[in-house]
Amino acid sequence: MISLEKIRKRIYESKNPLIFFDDDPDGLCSYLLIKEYFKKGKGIIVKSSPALDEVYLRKVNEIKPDLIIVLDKPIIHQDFVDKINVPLIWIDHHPIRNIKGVHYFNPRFKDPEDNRPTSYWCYKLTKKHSWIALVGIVSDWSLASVSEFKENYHELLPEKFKNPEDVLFNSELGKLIRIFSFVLKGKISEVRKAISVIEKIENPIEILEKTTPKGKYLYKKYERVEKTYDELIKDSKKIKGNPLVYTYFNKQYSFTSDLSNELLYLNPKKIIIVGRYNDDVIRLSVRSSKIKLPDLLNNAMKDLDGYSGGHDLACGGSINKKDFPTFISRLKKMLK
Ligand SMILES: [Mn+2]
Repeated sequence: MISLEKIRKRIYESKNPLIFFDDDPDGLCSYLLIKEYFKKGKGIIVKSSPALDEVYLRKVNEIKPDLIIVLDKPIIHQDFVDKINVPLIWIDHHPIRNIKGVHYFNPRFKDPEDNRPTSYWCYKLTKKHSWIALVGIVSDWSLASVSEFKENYHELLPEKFKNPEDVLFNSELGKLIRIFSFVLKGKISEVRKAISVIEKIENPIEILEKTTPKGKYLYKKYERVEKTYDELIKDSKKIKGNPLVYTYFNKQYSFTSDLSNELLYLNPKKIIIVGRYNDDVIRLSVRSSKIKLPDLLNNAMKDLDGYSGGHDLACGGSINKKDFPTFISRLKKMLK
């Protein structure tokens, strides 16, 4: 595993780094921390797939970087790595993958249970712009280092909190995290615009209190997306049962992760399954506060046309529409 010191040195020495990052607040904040600290790098958001794959070689050929940095993506295809001829640094906290030819930083090499978010490690690298670190870390349901930031950002945090949910759903920081999440949704051209605006924000108050045109712009985009989200969450609150299963159709936005998180907060004792129809498949986000998900989901998907993967208590996946009822009825039996 490459050390943070070596990563720092390599980025210092690079003239033109290309940074690929995941399309959630942890990925975005990891990118922002590096970009703002080293004052260089071209950032590319990797949307809608957990993998960095050959499609993105086009960007490498176009930008011709001397270093590639990949942040918070759970998968990089070996073919991608084999076809580039510059060093690649991968900072991530998802389960370790066997991949050759990359400089890999992952806390799980030292401790398999350590999955502190990518933005936490990027903050260790830069030690600057702690509010951005705070957004990224808590967005991934972690409180790593949060007590360190308490003094500077007490107006963003609740007076008392024991777990990430207390912050996510009851504080200004929670709202800021939701803004970061929602401005990454929708058309790629709009998302790129929002990212370039976020890069110029200096203070979270600009967004939360709309004190600058940039802050206002982001807040407006957030409100547009929030409208759709509010309709869906209202609808989903009517659902009963365990597992709690909510499916929806929306062409514009994917909310499976945000909806499943909020439904888990409201129903901590249940397994939450949120699905979004996408042609013949349903894209899934599954959440649980105790029962470990990866094996449970794999068993329920056995011989069906689908896949799942992720963390113990938060998984993603996809399943063919026609197999969805079987998958759910198996889960119901398993949870009895
Ligand atoms: Mn992450």
